Amino acid sequence: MPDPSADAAPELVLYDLKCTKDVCFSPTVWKIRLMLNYKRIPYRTEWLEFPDIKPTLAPHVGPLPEGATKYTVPTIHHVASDTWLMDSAKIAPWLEATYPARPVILSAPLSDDVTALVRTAGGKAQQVSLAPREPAILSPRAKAYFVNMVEGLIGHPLQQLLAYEDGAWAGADEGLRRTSEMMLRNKDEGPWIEGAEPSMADFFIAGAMQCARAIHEGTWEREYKYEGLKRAYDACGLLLERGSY
Ligand SMILES: N[C@@H](CCC(=O)N[C@@H](CS)C(=O)NCC(=O)O)C(=O)O
Repeated sequence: MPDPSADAAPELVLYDLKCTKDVCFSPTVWKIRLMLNYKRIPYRTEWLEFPDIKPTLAPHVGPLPEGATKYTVPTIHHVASDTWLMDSAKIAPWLEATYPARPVILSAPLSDDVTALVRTAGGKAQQVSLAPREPAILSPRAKAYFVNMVEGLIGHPLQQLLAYEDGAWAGADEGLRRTSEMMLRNKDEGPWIEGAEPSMADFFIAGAMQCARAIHEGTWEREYKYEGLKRAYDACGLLLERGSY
């Protein structure tokens, strides 16, 4: 279902990570993409392979800010003002301030707690499942970059992670149950974690789940069985359909 506004002079360019499936598979990019889709902001996508992120973005974004270790997507370019923003933590408030219609809650006590808890409870299990499978959807040069980077961090071959997969999900279960229950607290007020309006926590969780689905459906299934996670994913519904352009 191509969106004509994606081709007509868009206001924004979203820099996203390229894979061989030509869909968004980065949780942080999905978070921003869902915000753009929810707010109906016209944009087009520029796809970058891992090794092309730095050379493409550095001339526009400038030197890395204090504390940042690398150039990353999502990055956005607002064409009219020639504004470049890298990092979802900077992009989201800028989008909210620039496009206040169809508001998105950036921060609220419940959403912030849910985000922190889901990261702590499920983040490791998701990585154990997805990191060894991600190379299968990367081009040879992106695969070499990614495997080298992750194996440098974990200190052993990526595929060995799969041996820990079931244990990681068993260990995540209690925390994910608790997160799921918290996410249902406002269920009588509307489909989102905060009730009637979406927050970045809804987009973060649904985006992470869509990323899992792009890489490995079985991992998404492990997540979708938790009622709260399922609700956040289903609340995003049609917004998740725009992931490839
Ligand atoms: N703090 C960043 C993190 C984004 C991030 O880690 N992006 C990954 C893709 S999921 C990336 O661009 N990695 C580039 C690399 O590893 O060289 C944000 O929230 O925007």
